[in-house]
Amino acid sequence: MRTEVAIVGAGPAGLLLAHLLAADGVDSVVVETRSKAYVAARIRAGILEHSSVELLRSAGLGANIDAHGDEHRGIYLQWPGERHHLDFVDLVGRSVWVYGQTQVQADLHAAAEAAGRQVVYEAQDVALHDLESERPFVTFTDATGAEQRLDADVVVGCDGSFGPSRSAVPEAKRETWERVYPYSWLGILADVPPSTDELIYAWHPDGFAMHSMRSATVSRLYLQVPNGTDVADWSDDRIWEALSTRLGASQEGWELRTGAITEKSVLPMRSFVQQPMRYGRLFLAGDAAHIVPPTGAKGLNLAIADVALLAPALVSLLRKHDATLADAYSETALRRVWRCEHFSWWMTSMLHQSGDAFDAQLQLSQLRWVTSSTAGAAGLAENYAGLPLGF
Ligand code: RFL
Ligand code: PHB
Repeated sequence: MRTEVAIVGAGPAGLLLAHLLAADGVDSVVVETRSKAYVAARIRAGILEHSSVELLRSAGLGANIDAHGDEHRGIYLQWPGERHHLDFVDLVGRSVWVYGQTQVQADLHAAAEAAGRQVVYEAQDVALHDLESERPFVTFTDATGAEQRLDADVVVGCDGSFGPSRSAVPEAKRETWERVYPYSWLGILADVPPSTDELIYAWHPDGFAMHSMRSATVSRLYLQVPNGTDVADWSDDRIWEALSTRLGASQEGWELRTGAITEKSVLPMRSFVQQPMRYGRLFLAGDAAHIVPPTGAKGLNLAIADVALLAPALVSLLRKHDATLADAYSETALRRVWRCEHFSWWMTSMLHQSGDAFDAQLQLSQLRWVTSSTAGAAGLAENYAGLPLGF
């Protein structure tokens, strides 16, 4: 097989890149190791930044966001006895949207199918070759067991945190940074209308809790739990009780509605960056290059921002033989990556129980400041609602 851009991974980064390239007439083939059904069912992010929504709209992918998404002006931050609303629109003039990653993924699938774009699912032993040459290629075994070779002008690694692209960069040519947090999230999806109009991020002595949502009838909630927690130890009753306590049930008459839990999982929290995001004819985008803990709602948005930058760079490289944008890609993308790394670490550190009683007092002081000072609140709002693309 031959194409212009070989894309490894059919997550949001890979499928959106294929979509943006096609809009400028650049061909690509996406190679994905999982099945189509598996990729479609993965439950992950829930919040789109202002600039992600603008980009998806300008790419012709906004219709379902406008029809089914829910625009939020801000979030609630709380600790026992106090709940404060931060209004991002008042503070920085930008909102966010509740629109699940599964929905983004479904929109991208539908667009790929409508356009007849090639996505190869269930590819095994995916390997990247000759990345320093002008003729890189990707090999894999397809679902029928046949060996395949995909030749391309450029390879883009959109294969998330466990794919082969990141480590295809020789060790001597890459630098990495990592922070593993001493806690995880237990996440649930429940068939129950949200008990709040906008997301609640709660500091609590028992551990962090968050109330998010997917629709008027589906809630998404999270609890801080120790690393290594087994979901089997958390019955539905235990989960609802902990959520109610940490989210402040009975505080000023507020109660948490409970309902049938349809999904339960434990996710570890990690920060990670690999740079540069380019090696020869290999470019990295999304989780393949960087991971953030979910507290800042940045992972999906960063993946979108990366490909928004990469698509025009590849079009210029392949159509006009102008490498200026491609050469600048890594450095430009990393400015936003590190901003989001810092914000995600900061939100995580401010809200989770870790450390001693002194740390807890520092967290509470920080929370009081961001909820009472306009300058403090605007800093959080600017980062959460997202800096403009190109920052
Ligand atoms: P993905 O979505 O992981 O897609 C990578 C794809 O590559 C495939 N792959 C391979 N393909 C071919 N060959 C191989 N050898 C391969 N190995 C892997 C994988 O099967 C997969 O299909 O990465 P991408 O596209 O970079 O997108 C990144 C986002 O998925 C991720 O950052 C977010 O989900 C993070 N995240 C959140 N981000 C937000 O912006 N807002 C949120 O509210 C938010 N909440 C979350 C999250 C992530 C979570 N989890 C489970 C990690 C909440 C959760 C619970
Ligand atoms: C979610 O809805 O899954 C979600 C929302 C905000 C976050 C993390 C996850 O910070």
